Amino acid sequence: LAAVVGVVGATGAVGKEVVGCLEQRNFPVDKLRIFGSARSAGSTVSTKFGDVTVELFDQASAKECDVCFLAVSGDFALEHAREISKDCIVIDNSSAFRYEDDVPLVIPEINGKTCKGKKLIANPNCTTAIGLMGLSPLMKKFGAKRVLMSTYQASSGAGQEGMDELKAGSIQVTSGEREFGKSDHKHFTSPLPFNVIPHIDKFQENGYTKEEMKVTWETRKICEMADDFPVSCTAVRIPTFRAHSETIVLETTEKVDVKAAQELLAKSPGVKLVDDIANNKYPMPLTATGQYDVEVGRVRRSEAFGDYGLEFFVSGDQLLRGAALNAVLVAEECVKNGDL
Ligand code: 2RA
Repeated sequence: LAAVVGVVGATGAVGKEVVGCLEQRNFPVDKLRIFGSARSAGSTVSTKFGDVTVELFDQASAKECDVCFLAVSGDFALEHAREISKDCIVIDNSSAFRYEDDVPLVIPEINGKTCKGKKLIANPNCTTAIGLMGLSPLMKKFGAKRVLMSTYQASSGAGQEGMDELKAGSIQVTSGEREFGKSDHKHFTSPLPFNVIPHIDKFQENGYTKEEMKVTWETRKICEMADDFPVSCTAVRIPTFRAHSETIVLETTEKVDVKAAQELLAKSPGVKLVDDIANNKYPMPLTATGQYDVEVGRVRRSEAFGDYGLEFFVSGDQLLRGAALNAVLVAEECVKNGDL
């Protein structure tokens, strides 16, 4: 097989990583086509598959691909994804279709089988994708009664602009150009340098943000839990660049065994167990950045739930496992199952 692969939004932070993952993973690309807005159309992107001239997006051209990655807004996906998916497999990174019954929401290592025969496939939100790499194996082994999560999310969640704002703002305050805490901010609700902001995406009627509710809704769907399975999250933006971290508390139905949990995580695909507290080894954004595997560590019996609870910490690259890598793994799943 060699496929015609389309990437829509390849000049954004996620789109660039999609091209990078296709290159590094030797995805069987016959021809790479990159689609963009009028602003980027005509520019050239150098790739392992040759120099690619960015084409102005239109549905008919996207439909000529065998598989098309959408690294664009939910509104764009809503307008175009279903139509393109009549002729081509579409892997959408936005939240537009994640909760539609006929659209699988896929983390290949967990529910890759749900891709089979589907033309429109949704990529989960980064926070869910990173957290479930550690959580899902433990839920399967020890059973799950409830899940509590707190996040520490990098600026990359707001795209390249978010990372640029953090960098520029840090320089403004450390150079003395601006008073501490007074750096420019547009992509975050407050200055991010030397701050944490407990607000990502829009507030909902229940007082949670949409980012937090995505964790609830997506965990239930991907892990095939009941519609009222208790999962809650507090999502917090912190001044790091591109890896999200999460504290996860799992109340189990079975008695836990920390050693068995660690052994299971060590052999779970897509996970790197980093849990050597005697040597100060634990998951961190700096070590998780640029890595395919999600780091999981600080695994311990919960003081809150006793023998029926585990607490742990994860760090994963937001642009890779949280977006581009997951999407390319979905495409690989389509190759494996014969759909591509
Ligand atoms: C964020 N979850 O971190 C978003 C990005 N998908 O803002």
